[in-house]
Order: sequence, then C-alpha cells, then structure tokens
Amino acid sequence: MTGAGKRLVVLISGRGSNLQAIIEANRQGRLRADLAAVISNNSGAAGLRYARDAGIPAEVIDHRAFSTREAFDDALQQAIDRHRPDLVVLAGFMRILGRRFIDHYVGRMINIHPSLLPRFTGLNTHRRAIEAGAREHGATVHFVTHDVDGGPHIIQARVPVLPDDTPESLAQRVLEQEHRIFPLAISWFCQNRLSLHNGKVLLDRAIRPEQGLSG
Ligand code: NHR
Ligand code: GAR
Repeated sequence: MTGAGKRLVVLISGRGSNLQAIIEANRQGRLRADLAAVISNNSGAAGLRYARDAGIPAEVIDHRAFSTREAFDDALQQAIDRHRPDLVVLAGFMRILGRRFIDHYVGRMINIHPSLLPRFTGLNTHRRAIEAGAREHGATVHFVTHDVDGGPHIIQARVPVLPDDTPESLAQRVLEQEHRIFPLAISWFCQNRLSLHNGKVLLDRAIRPEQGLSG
C-alpha cells in the first residue's frame, strides 16, 4: 500500500509470523501504512518469503559478513534509512543493537518481547517462565532503548501458564496474543496517537501507566 500513511520498515530474523500479522492488519485497513521494506539479518528467514509474496521489498544484511557489531549496525542503519521510515518495527529480530544505532531511532523503534517484562528479559523466555513456576506469562510491546528489553512499555497481553505446558505450547498461546497486540500498537503509532516523550509513553496525550512492574 502507498499513499499518506506512515512508512514502516520491519526487521526480522526468522519465521515471520508477527510480520504476517502486520501485513494482514494493513490489508484489512487497520494500519493504513506503507510497508516500505522488510530486512533480515538471516538469508534463511522464512518471513522474507511472506514479504516478497506481499510485494514488499525484502533485503538481507547478514551480520556474519561484518567483523564488528558497529559495522553491522551501520550497514543496517543505511539500509533502513534508504526507505525513510517513520517507524522501525523489530518483529522477532534477534541481534542486540548498539548505542549509536539506538540513539538514531529513539522514539521511532518498537519491539515485541515474549514475556511480561520486566520479568524474563533476553532469550528462552517460555522455558524460563515454566522453570520459575510463573502462573502467568505473556508478551510486551515496548519502545527500544539502550537497555535491552528495558524500554518503556506500550501494551502487554497476559496468558495463564497451564500445568502441562511445554515451552512450545506456552509459546503458541503467547504468540496468538502477540499477533493481536503488535498490530494494535502499530496502528496507534500510525494514527499519531502514540509517542515517546521524555522517556515516557504517551497514548492519546496521557502518560501510559507502567505495566508489569509488580511482575
Ligand atoms: N537492542 C537494544 N539496544 N535494545 C533492545 O531493547 C533490543 C535490541 C535488540 C533486539 C529484541 C530482544 C527481544 O525481544 C531486541 C531488543 C536478541 C537478544 C540477544 O541476546 C536479546 C534480546 C532481544 C533480541 N541476541 C544475541 C546477540 O548476541 C544473538 C542471539 C541469536 O542470534 O540467536 O545479539 O528478546
Ligand atoms: C516471537 O515470539 C517474538 O516475540 C520473539 O520471537 C518470536 C518471533 O516469531 N522475539 C524475540 O524473542 C526477540 N528476541 P515470528 O518470527 O514468527 O514473528
């Protein structure tokens, strides 16, 4: 889709089901966005196919081709900025990004993380939630800051952890919620309802209450 909508660049590393949910939401007119490009650090990412099938330019910047994290970050930044995005969306993107890169996109980059942050930052969140005996788990959409998985929250979704859950069954329950809340958060941004102001999330001019602090 083209026109007056916000320009989005989506970064992925793998399967791309969140990317698919975003493409579908846009198709249904819920974003009115211009999906300008999808970029993966991994040429084998299944999500690249969804992008191309939807007519979205898809590119690979392979981190393995760079000798330092900074060199990768710089190449990624150049590739992104050629598309002049209003918003950069991390949808299952698996590389930690450095200070210069983060500063360049402050207030313009969001991530979905598969846990009820601030619990379970980092990787393998579903297994760790089960092992910790958590009774609830979920996903968090947040603005990206230097502090990995520590940026201000936009929205969370909660699911129960069931007695027989495996990491896979729990991940599936969380993923269904991801596909709901990520397009929703993106739609708020596209409607000019969502922004980052002095480190706080503003939705409809109100400061978003910090969610999840009591874990
Ligand atoms: N970068 C910054 N600066 N801040 C954040 O909040 C970020 C970020 C980069 C990615 C996504 C995040 C997640 O939702 C994200 C948030 C990857 C790792 C990781 O340890 C951690 C958190 C996230 C993504 N990556 C390993 C690394 O060395 C590589 C793992 C792999 O390649 O499989 O970069 O969970
Ligand atoms: C999603 O569960 C997402 O929250 C998580 O990876 C999965 C990607 O699935 N993200 C991270 O763990 C970021 N480190 P998808 O490729 O099908 O959207």
